[in-house]
Amino acid sequence: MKKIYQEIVQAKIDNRKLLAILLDPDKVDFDGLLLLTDKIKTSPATHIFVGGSIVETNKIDLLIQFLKDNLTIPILLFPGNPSQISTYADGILFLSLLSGRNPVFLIDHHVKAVPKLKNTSLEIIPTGYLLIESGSQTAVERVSQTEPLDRNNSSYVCQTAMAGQFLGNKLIYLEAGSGAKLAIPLEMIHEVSKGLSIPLIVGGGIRTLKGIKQAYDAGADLVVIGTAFENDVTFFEND
Ligand code: 1GP
Repeated sequence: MKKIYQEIVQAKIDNRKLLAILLDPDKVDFDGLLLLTDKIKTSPATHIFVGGSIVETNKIDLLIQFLKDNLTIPILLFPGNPSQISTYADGILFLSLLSGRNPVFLIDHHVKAVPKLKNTSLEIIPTGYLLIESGSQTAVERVSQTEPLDRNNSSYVCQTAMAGQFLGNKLIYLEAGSGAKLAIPLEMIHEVSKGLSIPLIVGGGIRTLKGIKQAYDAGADLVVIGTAFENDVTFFEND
């Protein structure tokens, strides 16, 4: 088993909760990168995710090189499409959008990514990605042209997540969408985590430290924070 994934599994076994800070290269202030990495170093982050539904900048490589030079935690790509693959990262969440029925996000992007991926040493982590309805349309929904799953139907979401595990995915990611009005319901996290034996990632719309703790207590193994840290780099210093 590869190192980054092995460590995520070990953390689950030890009940050590993990935290990823999501950096969208289009929103990062490149002049403020030193402050950003200083704040990340003093935060509880265990992983960095880099990506977004649409990334227009051509500076992903630069950003990741800077992060690699200044941080020791793993940098994982979280790509909206194959153009966001950088060979400088440590690994990639190889996402299948299992909540939707758009073949582009189920297999087409993956085939197109292979020529890049086969020449890298990126750790490839197959990840079942489930978009859950969160009160208004999100970028993932718009870009993927798929419907999110019903936030009131935890049993169907759990069924979908378990299908993702049976298909061989190594992680399941419950996504409310970046900046979502409503985060993933806690009882849904609970039901899905009970159904899975692989680690569960939860993200989207979590804006408080209490929200992070509640997601952990409900069964999330790794929580993703994007917007809250993007808007306030002292987010983790608040109490
Ligand atoms: C989005 O789950 C992540 O893919 C993070 O969402 O920006 O709302 O924290 P936020």
